[in-house]
Amino acid sequence: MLIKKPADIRTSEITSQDNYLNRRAFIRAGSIAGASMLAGPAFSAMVPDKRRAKLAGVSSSDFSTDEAANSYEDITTYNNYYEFGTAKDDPYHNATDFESRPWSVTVDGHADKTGTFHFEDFIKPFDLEERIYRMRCVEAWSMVIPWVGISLADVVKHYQPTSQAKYVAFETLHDPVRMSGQRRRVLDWPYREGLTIAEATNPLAILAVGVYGETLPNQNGAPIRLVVPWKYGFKGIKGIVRISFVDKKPRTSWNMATPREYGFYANVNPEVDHPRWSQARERRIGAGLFTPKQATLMYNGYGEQVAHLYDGLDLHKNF
Ligand SMILES: Nc1nc2c(c(=O)[nH]1)N[C@H]1C(S)=C(S)[C@@H](COP(=O)(O)O)O[C@H]1N2
Ligand SMILES: [Mo]
Repeated sequence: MLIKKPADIRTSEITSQDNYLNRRAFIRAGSIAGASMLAGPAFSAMVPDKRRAKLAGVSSSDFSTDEAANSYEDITTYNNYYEFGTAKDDPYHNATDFESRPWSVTVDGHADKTGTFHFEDFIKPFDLEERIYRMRCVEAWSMVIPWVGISLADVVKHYQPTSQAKYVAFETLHDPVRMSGQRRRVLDWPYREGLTIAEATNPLAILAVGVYGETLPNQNGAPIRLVVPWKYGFKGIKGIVRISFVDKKPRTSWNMATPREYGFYANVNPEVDHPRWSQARERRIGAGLFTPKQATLMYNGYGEQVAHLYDGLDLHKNF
């Protein structure tokens, strides 16, 4: 792998996909001057209103994995987004013309600050960070995805939930005209998800607004979606229009559909099998046909950061 020296790196290259892995390797090589130059000062989030537009002012994160990221093609052609169809390549084909602007996000429930915000205003107070995360789907496949996002903990703090807020609930846009998959009742629309307040304020949880240094593709949940890397992929709700601070455990789409198979917590756990298949191993998308499945890690490898959230909880009952 080619590693560039600081002088070789032009600003225009900083978020380019080709140099992505080189840049990460470079940052990890530990050049203090170089790393801080690339990370930059804390910029306020600015997300342009264009498809595949580069994001400016993205800093790097210590939480990123060193594993090789999946290709842009893997990440944008193999998706679950039932609003655009149930086959893995349906979102890639059916979400292309979806218009994700204008977009607004409503924050409501038990919080001192609430309201409905234009997407651009919603993310403005927060810093954009690149987080290269391992992602594990409940269907036993995985990818490594270089997200760009804002800290969910920062968002929660910003809206000042009251002591009555025990959970954060999320909802996807419900618009069967724009989301063709919603014309069929494969799920009880809108798609819903939820986290405990402790989970939502864990530093690993983010709201992603980009991938590979660019705005989020529609099939990955434009303009804003949840990313919780220690949980199965279905917790990562896409196309978010509502965030609610609630006192009771929110109903969540997959748990509503099949409660025996999908719980509220959905923590990645190789020791608790899905009723119909093992969760001990996973297939890394893009690894090639002859690469054996790899072992799934407890909390998807993020136990150091999140295991304490579940102290004393029976993970076989609370799956
Ligand atoms: N609104 C909505 N969000 C969703 C889904 C969905 O069908 N609808 N699928 C989930 C599932 S099962 C997975 S694995 C991830 C996939 O995210 P990705 O396509 O960006 O990899 O999105 C999650 N978020
Ligand atoms: Mo999934």
